[in-house]
Amino acid sequence: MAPTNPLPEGIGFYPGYLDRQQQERLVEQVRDVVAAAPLYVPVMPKTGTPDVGSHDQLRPSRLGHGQGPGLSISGQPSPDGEPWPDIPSDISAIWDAVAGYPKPPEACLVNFYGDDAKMGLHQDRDEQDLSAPVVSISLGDTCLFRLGGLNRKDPTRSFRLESGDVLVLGGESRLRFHGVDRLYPGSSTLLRQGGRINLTLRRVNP
Ligand code: MD3
Ligand code: FE
Repeated sequence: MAPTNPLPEGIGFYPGYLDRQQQERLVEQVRDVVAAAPLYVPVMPKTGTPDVGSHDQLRPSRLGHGQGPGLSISGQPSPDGEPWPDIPSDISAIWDAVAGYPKPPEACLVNFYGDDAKMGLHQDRDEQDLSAPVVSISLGDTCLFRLGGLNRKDPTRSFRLESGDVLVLGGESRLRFHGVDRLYPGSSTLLRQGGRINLTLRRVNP
């Protein structure tokens, strides 16, 4: 029987794609690479105010892939002119398996969520190559994810993203509004300090 509420075209949802051992490996690799390249908090261009989505519980960090000094997802240089660290191969392998796209990922945005963090409804349109999908990997506590349409006011639907889930956003869904309404603290034992890590893999160049 077909699902009563199928996900829209362009969305691939793989619940439980990563087993516990794979999740632990990814967390370890993300921690290593983030330790080597201290967290980069983007700032607003005019004011220099940290741009962390207007709350302090969401800490973004960026990894690149063979991009030299330079490219983050929106093409800005890294703050110190150093190249972004490489994306660990276990992470890019997930893209290779699910993205259905012939070129490798060029950027991996790492978002750390604290218990009270959320991410407002937004569109991801900074990347130059909007024909490439975004691949999202959830680790740690479950969150309530909200997916809308191409206009901010379009109706939305909500579902939970759990540790080990992988979501592919491509095709006509690439520009849908989306956000994270809340976390469910204590829902996962993966991260000893709690919270949630979300990795989003992207192309920057066509
Ligand atoms: C739908 N991250 O990094 S992941 C982001 O959980 C972002 O941290 C959220 O939104 C998070 O930009 C949501 C799922 C996701 C990621 C990218 C998308 C959904 C998307 C791009 C287009 C449409
Ligand atoms: Fe987004």
